[in-house]
Amino acid sequence: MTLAYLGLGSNLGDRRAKLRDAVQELRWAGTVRQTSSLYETEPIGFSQQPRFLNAVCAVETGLSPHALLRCLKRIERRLGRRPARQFGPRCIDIDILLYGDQTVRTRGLMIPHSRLGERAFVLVPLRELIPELLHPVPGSTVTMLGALAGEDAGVERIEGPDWSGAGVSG
Ligand code: PH2
Ligand code: MG
Ligand code: MG
Repeated sequence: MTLAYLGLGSNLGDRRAKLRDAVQELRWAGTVRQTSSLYETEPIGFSQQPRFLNAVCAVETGLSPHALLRCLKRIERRLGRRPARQFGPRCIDIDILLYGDQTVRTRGLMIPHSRLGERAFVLVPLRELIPELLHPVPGSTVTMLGALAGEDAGVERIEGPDWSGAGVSG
């Protein structure tokens, strides 16, 4: 079993309901051990789109990294995600941020997530769960990286960890 950290995002439709549905569906991937607070965040990459809701959760999984990725893609499709522009609006996005302490570098899958160290909307919720984590690549803790990415870089905590309904909390 491996503890994987997943980033959840939504900026279309009933965003909070989609994130809750995603947490439910994650039972196909394993056991949700922790969820972060819920954050409303300014869109990064392509700014002409609605604000996101973002959160991070920890899942204990028996799936390999690539099997986990396939499982998450299937969950996104089940929740209504259709192919669209990169960085554009989406009703649900589930990304693998970390998979134990493993590094994966393939064309289709990069772990740690390739933009993990730059994104306040990932770092701020992630550091709630693992403040002392040392990012394997830049060699800084997620708390340090979160501060670098900017405390108020458009990331607003709107609800505590109970939002997820998973019966666990950060
Ligand atoms: N996801 C993206 C692109 N930009 N911006 C925010 N605030 N939150 C996201 O989850 C997000 C984004 C591509 O996955
Ligand atoms: Mg993403
Ligand atoms: Mg994605």
